[in-house]
Amino acid sequence: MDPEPYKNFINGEWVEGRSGDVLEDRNPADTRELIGIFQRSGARDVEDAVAAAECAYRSWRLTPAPRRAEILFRAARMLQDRKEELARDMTREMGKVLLESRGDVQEAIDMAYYMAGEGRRLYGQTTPSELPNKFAMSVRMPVGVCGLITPWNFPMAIPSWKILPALVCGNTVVIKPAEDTPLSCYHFVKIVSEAGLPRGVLNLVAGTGPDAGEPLVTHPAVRLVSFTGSTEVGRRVAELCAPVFKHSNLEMGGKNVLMVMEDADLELAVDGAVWGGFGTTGQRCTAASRVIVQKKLYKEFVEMLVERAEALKVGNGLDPNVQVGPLINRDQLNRVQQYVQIGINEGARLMCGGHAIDHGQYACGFFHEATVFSEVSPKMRIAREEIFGPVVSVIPCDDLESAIEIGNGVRYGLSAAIYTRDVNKAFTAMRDMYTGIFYVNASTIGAEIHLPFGGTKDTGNGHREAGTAALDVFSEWKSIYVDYSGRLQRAQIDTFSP
Ligand code: UN1
Repeated sequence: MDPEPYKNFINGEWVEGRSGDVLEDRNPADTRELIGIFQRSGARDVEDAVAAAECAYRSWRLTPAPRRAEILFRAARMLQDRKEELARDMTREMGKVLLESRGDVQEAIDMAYYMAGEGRRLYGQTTPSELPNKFAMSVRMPVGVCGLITPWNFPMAIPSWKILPALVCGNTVVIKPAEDTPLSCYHFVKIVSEAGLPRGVLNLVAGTGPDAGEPLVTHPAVRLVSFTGSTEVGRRVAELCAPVFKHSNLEMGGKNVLMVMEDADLELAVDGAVWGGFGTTGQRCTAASRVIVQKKLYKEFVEMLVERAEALKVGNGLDPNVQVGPLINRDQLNRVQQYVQIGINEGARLMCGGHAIDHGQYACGFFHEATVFSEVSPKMRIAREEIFGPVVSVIPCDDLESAIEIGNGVRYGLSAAIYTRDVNKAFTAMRDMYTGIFYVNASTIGAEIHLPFGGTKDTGNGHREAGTAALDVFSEWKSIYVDYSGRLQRAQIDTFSP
């Protein structure tokens, strides 16, 4: 018998979608397991949710930020108490190994504590005026109703990156989680609401991008859209927002590079490539899908990487021995297979992996071997396009300058890493890589929540998430001048003589 469907959360109540249509959330490691049934929401559900958020905004924006933050503190503790159970559900619906799901929940906990702390900061500036008896300051004000659209690869962390700064700044929210992983967002929204949010402040509508995401983006009362997902959909969001100058905060693709210099600690660099390339089955925006290795080390590096990749255990993420879970769905698996074929056709050398795994216990999941290509040239599509799967392309290079040139030679600019013991090389790369995130002697994945997260070029549109940078997305500056001179004072015109 099918379970009770999970409902949308609108104006503090759990409600069915208007159409009555539903979506299934299935386990990508074994699609026979139904995780839950969710509402397939449409424009009318979005309208209800936005109306609730608009109404709640009137008093939420006036609630003192430290009071708003107390709710986030409570939510952080509730998430912490339920971490294990939340992580297990995440692995069941998303596939990533349990260790990583715990990390995903932890990232949301970290964000909750951090943004709760911001409730007593939300710093603006006070600065002297150029005129006497005049006071100048800037304060952050909320934007209004925020429409949030989140992906399936970090099903709780990414909603937390958007929801929590939005709330602490005094905005109200409607979130549409990815249709592949609505349960983790459902849990998150439920916990944050139960921590004490007034009705209507946070609303959730489940559904697909076209049915629910697009009406949310185009709704006139939504003042800000924050989206994480593909560059193609991000472009569409930007186009829909542009005519009415709606704020859009876009986090999109990556083709991140790990550069290994000939003086690197080889073992450490291989560790970084394995973790960055195959962690989360390569399904991170920050995944190290390109590894550039200086020629002197190239052969040895590839041999070591291949040996480690071949030894990775692929399977159900709930099994503690498994290191690589399934892809999220059939389309992603097909995409990975297509790219493997593209790599072969382009003349790259397939060193290991390259196949879907679909026998025996794997038959009902979307598994794929950890795959390494060597002899990859920077012009090949596998070296330029985001694959979002367990495929690593190893590219030879002559020196640091050529590594940087190749590294920067893609349309994305999220994360990059260098392995070297030479401080001069490290600092040169740190300066010259045009990415939003850079690592020295650490892999391309593993950003911490109190620093800005995001990228350049086709990765983003100039904003950053997390850290205090998130406050810049979810608030607007208001500069305030208070003239207590009792007379007309003209800036830039009147001069002050003591
Ligand atoms: C993503 O892949 O979209 O830095 C987010 C990292 C994680 C977040 C990744 N903390 O890899």
